[in-house]
Amino acid sequence: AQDCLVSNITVKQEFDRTRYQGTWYAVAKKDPVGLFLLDNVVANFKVEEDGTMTATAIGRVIILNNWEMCANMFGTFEDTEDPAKFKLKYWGAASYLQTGYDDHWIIDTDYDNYAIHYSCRELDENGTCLDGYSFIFSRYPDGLRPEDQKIVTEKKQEICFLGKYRRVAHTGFCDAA
Ligand code: AZE
Repeated sequence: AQDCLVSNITVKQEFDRTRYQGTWYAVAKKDPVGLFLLDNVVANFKVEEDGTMTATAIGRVIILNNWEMCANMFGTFEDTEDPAKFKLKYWGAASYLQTGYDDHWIIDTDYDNYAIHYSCRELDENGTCLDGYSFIFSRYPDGLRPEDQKIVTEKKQEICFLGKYRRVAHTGFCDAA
């Protein structure tokens, strides 16, 4: 939506959670206010026997007094009337990690290469997003294919986060976990 109204943002049509399963590497992210996953972010999506989508995620974080660690996170996705819009309930393997309940929208994906995720945590009075975050995911840890980059740039603009992303490094920091 060029007007940046969250209510006008379009999401993936007929989102297929079965095809979305498996490993996704974060290649770029737009941060929210506060603590967040820093880098080495890898998510793994699954459809449970009852049809519920769940995910695990790992990423480097710095908590408390500059304590650097890999956060092991879990999430369950609550369905809404739109198949690409979920409520993500998430928590950490350890109690000192973050818990939360965020919107989780799949803006676009081709299931085999790229995915664009969006979450607005706080709406501004004018209907735009005051605080939110977004991940660009790839099926490959080394990044997006050139042919997907154009689509991703267009979508970043549509969700009004263009220019606010940072590359997510994969250094192997969380690989042993
Ligand atoms: C997400 C998708 C896969 C499941 C989960 C995700 C989000 C995780 C966080 C974690 C934050 C942790 C912090 C710890 C100190 C969107 C990657 C759970 C937002 C800040």
